[in-house]
Amino acid sequence: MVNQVVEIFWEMCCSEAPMSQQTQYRFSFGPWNISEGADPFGPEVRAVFPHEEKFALYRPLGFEGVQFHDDDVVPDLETLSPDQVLKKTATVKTMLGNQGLTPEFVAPRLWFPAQTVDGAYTSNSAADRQYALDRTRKSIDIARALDCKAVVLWLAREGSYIRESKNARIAYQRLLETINQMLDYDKEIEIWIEPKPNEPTDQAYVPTIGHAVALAYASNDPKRVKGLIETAHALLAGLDASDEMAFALAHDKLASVHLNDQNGLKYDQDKNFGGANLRGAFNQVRVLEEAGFGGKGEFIGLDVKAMRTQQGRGVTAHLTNSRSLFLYLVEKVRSWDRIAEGQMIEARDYEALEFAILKHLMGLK
Ligand code: GLO
Ligand code: MG
Repeated sequence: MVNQVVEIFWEMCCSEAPMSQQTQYRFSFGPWNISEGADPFGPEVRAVFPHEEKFALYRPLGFEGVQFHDDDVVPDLETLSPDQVLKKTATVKTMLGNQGLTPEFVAPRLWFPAQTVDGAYTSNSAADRQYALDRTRKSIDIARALDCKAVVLWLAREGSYIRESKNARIAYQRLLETINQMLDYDKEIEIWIEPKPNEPTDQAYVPTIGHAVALAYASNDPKRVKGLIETAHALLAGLDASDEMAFALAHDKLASVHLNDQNGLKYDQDKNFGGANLRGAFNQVRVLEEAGFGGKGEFIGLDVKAMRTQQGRGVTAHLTNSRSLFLYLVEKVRSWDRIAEGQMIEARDYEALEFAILKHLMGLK
């Protein structure tokens, strides 16, 4: 009887998962992840490391996807003509080709310009909202010129410091309107929303993947609106990152991830993947692996920051260590005893299940 139930459980939960096809994971990060170490309370701890030198590091480090802000591709893009923007983009495209790199996405950097101090698409100023839309269209042009299929919206400053300063209902309508304008501007580009509940604003609109997925379904072309989930952002919202990923996967709306870690509810830490909660990291890998994420070319993105104490030039250990940890955890997921798991679930013996997971993670029998 127990075996029969285990078999049924296996059929239901695991047989569809492409465990045997063994996804070959591809990894990505953005040039901002090799940083100077700036924070608001002290000097930069590492020397500037030019983008061109960063791109040369990707392949040797085991990464083939590059995530861009629009001005990572075209610095000073505000001062350039559309032709100059396209010319510069073409040189970056050639460089990527030469290095064997794929551009994963381009994100409009809508948090440094003066016009976006109080929000971009949700600013109270019509002129500033127009600036944000124009800049977003430029980002789409850059993405298309790179042969890149997606634009990421990290809605950094869309929110409020005091509730009374904005009309939140109108703000959500404006966000939807912007998404529709983007879908209309380019008939192929995908929009990947990266939710975050706070920082730099106090209360952000679109704090979770649930909000992002709702916007996707409400948009004029739901298939082209998806999400990018960052571990730390889910944790800052008080949610479990693997459940957030599972929610998006259940709606076929997980386009990419920003794996990292976060030690409790404080500023956005971007710690190494698994550095604060190894079991949480295991569960994220388990959810991704069981859903076959990566099988359609999706990247495993790492949004990790080197520790402030780390010296050197071109510090990259945080990236390679996070990548290695992901791959070790893939092995842990693949070697996890599913039959025993099924039996413990069938017997509702979750005490045994938890202890078995902990021993498995520690390499104990
Ligand atoms: C900050 C975000 C940021 C974005 C990046 C891409 O909290 O995680 O790093 O991921 O700008 O849009
Ligand atoms: Mg991120």
